[in-house]
Amino acid sequence: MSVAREADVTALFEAARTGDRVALARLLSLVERGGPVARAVASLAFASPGDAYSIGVTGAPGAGKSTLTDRLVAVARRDGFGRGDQVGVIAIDPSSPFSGGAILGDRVRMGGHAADDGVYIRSMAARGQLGGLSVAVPDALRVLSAVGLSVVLVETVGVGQQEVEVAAATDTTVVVVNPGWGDAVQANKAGLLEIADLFVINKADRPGARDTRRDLEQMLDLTDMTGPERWRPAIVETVASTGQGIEDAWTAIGDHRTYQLDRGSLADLRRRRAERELRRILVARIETEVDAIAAGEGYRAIADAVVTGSLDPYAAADRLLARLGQGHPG
Ligand SMILES: Nc1nc2c(ncn2[C@@H]2O[C@H](COP(=O)(O)OP(=O)(O)OP(=O)(O)O)[C@@H](O)[C@H]2O)c(=O)[nH]1
Ligand SMILES: [Mg+2]
Repeated sequence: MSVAREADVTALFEAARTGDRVALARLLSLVERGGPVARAVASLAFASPGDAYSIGVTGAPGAGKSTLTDRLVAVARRDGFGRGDQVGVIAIDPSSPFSGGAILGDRVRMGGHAADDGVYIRSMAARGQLGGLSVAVPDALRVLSAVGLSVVLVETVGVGQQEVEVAAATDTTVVVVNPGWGDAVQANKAGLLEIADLFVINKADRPGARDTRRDLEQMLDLTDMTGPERWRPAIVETVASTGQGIEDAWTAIGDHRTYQLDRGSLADLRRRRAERELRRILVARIETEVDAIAAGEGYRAIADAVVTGSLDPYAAADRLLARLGQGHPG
């Protein structure tokens, strides 16, 4: 990266810290795009970490995540852990790299805050740069924290491994389910039970909320509670479309936060997360190197030797791995 670009990034940070939302948007676009400039942004954000508390909101498509998030933003703005906080929202669209539709949809649903300077809403595409979401979202979170936001909500649809991972990479993870037969079971199958710090049964205006609560309680009873964090997730019922139960949901989030702060487990969680992040970055980089090796000289001959049976794949891999680190990608 040129010196000029580095100066640009520093200037963007300074502007974003004074509340310049256009500068903040540019920083996040750079993060999303990946590459050397994204790394410069990430490293500046890392140098001044800020103090944002992050909340993941995940669940099946249409569960009411955006509506709930919108309501939580309003409470966070008013009560934000007692600080009258600036609040950020990152909404992840798992389907499209350009996410035009989703952005519009979420803008409409979260439109109530359009005039509020203390709220920053941003959509991010799920696909794109190397390492994808699981690399881009932590960087984006750090940027929002570094420029002074103190609560950041991350909405992801809990459909794939990566989305679930991203939701779990927050300080408190809220899993949204709906009333009705089997919804809790589906959430369990998607791996959402494991990551939940709080269950919200949204659309509690519909029949079946009590059954869903019972299902969740039963599944929690079967969960091993002997891990390092023996927090039993609370279950809260909401009607996000009217605002009913939102205060309870916010209180439950605050309870989980307090629990972690009191036990020092928030620091542990963040340390473990940092280490996982390092691993993900390592894996992503090595994958790039492997791609380069596969595109490079001599690969074809070795691969053909495996195909024709004159070389076993382990020996072939040994030979190819010897080339690791010889190029210098990304
Ligand atoms: N009856 C009822 N409808 C609700 C409630 N909360 C949200 N909805 C409606 O459910 C639909 C989906 O809400 P969203 O907030 O967009 O759900 P989402 O989980 O963000 O959806 P995706 O991001 O597309 O996965 C909308 O039509 C909402 O108005 C609720 O508590 N009760
Ligand atoms: Mg949504």
